[in-house]
Amino acid sequence: MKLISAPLSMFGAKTEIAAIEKGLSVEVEFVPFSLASFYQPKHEEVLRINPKAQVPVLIDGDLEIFDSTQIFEYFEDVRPEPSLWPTDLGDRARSRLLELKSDEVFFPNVVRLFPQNQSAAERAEIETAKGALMSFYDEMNSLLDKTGTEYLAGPYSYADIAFYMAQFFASFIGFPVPKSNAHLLAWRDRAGSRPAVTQVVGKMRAYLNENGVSTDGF
Ligand SMILES: N[C@@H](CCC(=O)N[C@@H](CS)C(=O)NCC(=O)O)C(=O)O
Repeated sequence: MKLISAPLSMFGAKTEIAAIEKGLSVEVEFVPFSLASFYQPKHEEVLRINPKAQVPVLIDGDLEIFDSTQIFEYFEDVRPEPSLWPTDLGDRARSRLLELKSDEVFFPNVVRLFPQNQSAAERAEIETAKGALMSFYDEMNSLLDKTGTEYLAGPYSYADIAFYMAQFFASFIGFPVPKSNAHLLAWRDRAGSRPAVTQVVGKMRAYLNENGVSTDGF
């Protein structure tokens, strides 16, 4: 299998972590990317396969798919064990929803807070986006407090992979999990110390450090 990703793609990192957790042999190819020009020029295979022109893209023989959550589902089908969706049906549904919320509710506010994305109109909404991030952290903290589980939906799952990467990027732009969210901070340490997570996030830290960005605080 070939995974087309990028050195700072949080969606690509989700899929890299999942592949390692599952012991899948995946060759990772990075598209052209720089902190100055981002995803330009676009990679030919990404343009051909994904009408949204985004990474990650996965190629397995004649199968070509895109979107990190679709790639999770494919990994789960080709390598069911270890399962990264909980076996309990309620936990499984919660895990799927949390994975979606991380990508589509939490992360869009992180993107709104990227300095280079802020048009005048968006700047006016900064406080709203910050408030939304903090509320989401509070919600995840309360969830862990209430359930007493080590991970967001019971056992370690795709929901943890997605939210670990999303909060990593929030930290990178200056909005880490606040100290008041002790349960969530303990979760962050637990998820962050998994070898698959350490390996993939370690590569991102190295990329940032090589490009003059310190990752000491997160
Ligand atoms: N929903 C997609 C989002 C993918 C996405 O936003 N990819 C970003 C990199 S993290 C990208 O390729 N951005 C380049 C662009 O939009 O031009 C997924 O889960 O894979």
